[in-house]
Amino acid sequence: MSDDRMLLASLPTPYFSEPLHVGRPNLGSRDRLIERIDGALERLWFTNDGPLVREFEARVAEFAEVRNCVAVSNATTGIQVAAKALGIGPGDEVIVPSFTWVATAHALDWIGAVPVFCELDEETGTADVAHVERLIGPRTRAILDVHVFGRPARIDELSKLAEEHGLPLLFDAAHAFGCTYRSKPIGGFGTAEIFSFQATKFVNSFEGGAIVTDDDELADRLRAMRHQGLNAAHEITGSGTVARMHEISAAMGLTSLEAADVFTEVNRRNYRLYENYLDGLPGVRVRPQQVGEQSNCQYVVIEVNATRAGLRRDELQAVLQGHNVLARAYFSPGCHSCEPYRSAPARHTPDPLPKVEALTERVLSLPTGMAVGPAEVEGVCRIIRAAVDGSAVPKADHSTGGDASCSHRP
Ligand code: T4K
Repeated sequence: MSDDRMLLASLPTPYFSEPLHVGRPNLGSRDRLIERIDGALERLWFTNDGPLVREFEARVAEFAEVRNCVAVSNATTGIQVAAKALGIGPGDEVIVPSFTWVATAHALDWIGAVPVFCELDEETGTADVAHVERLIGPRTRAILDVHVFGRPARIDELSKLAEEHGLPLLFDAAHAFGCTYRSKPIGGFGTAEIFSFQATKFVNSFEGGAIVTDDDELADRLRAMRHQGLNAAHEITGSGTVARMHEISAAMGLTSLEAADVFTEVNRRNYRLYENYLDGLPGVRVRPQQVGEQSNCQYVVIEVNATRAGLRRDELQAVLQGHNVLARAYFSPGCHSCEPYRSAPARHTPDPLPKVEALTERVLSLPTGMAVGPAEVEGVCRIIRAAVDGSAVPKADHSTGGDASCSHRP
């Protein structure tokens, strides 16, 4: 047996007695949450623009420095409502990255629109702007990019392109609440941005999302459309769906938001520990945050270069799983390789996407968040190092200070 396999064999099996998750929800003050839920029960106001939803919207708008926040039941529906409010419907093409969670594409497909997949920019993992430009055609009605893992898209270039072609520009900001671009919070870019507050997200409302925009008229339409087409005066202004956030979700959202700084500090510490412990390991790199910007650090994603590491991402994932570490291959496969898009390449994937293919083979998200402490990060890295080259984890600084690029804005 080789030395590295011996080291792996010498780890206790499983290393962790309980599963270690990537998406364990962050919980703020339980007392505040219960107090808020109790208030809603007292008021007997459970949904339809209740006071907690309004307060949550105000806090999110303030946090993201945007004029309007329209809370919704989840980001997937948020993308649909935003697209519909911009007049996007059956047969309309929307250019989207393939390297994203499939919800981005499905949200469009579900309203009859046609996601057309673009190549990724290797540095950011977001849309390759030159390819987006090549894909713009007579049926293109919008561009929808994603701030993948909280790294901002190429916002300036995309905004210029969208303006030149008279196209609305949406951002799926499901990962990017609390992140910045050119020191400005994500939320105020493009025509509108959509946050997710699903349970696994940095700030959560059990299930939930929000569409944020500086366009007041669009915000009015969004509010009506999420509420069966009814406006503030209870007049039916047009077609709509039910995409409302309810009071219990808002109670959690507010409580979670109050603790966002703490969550960020913990994510930042974990991110730095992973970087330290995996430093110099051949064929494994932690995907970097955007230098000079602030990030919520809610995803710690490694890339596994099979040739250099001596094992494939899937093999490493299986080793981790054997030790109760439930690492996730976000995002693999790319959307263009998922149904229903895979079966209609001419419609959805006019060009080959070799960079997406390559990255989706390499990425692996590791556990972080409030449920993950320094000992857990060290343990995960011991398993990874043992699996790759049998080396021990280096000593690391357990402090929460340091790297400004991964910090929460003041
Ligand atoms: N756009 C992008 C770019 C997205 O990443 C997402 C969602 C969306 C749009 C859509 O947002 P929403 O419409 O949901 O608001 C998870 C999340 O469920 C999903 O929301 C997220 N992206 C995606 C990246 O990750 P799964 O299927 O991997 O989740 P699941 O349920 O398997 O949970 C992941 C881990 O978290 C598991 O190990 C269990 C743990 N977990 C999960 C939940 C829900 C818990 O410990 N407690 C929990 O309550 O998709």
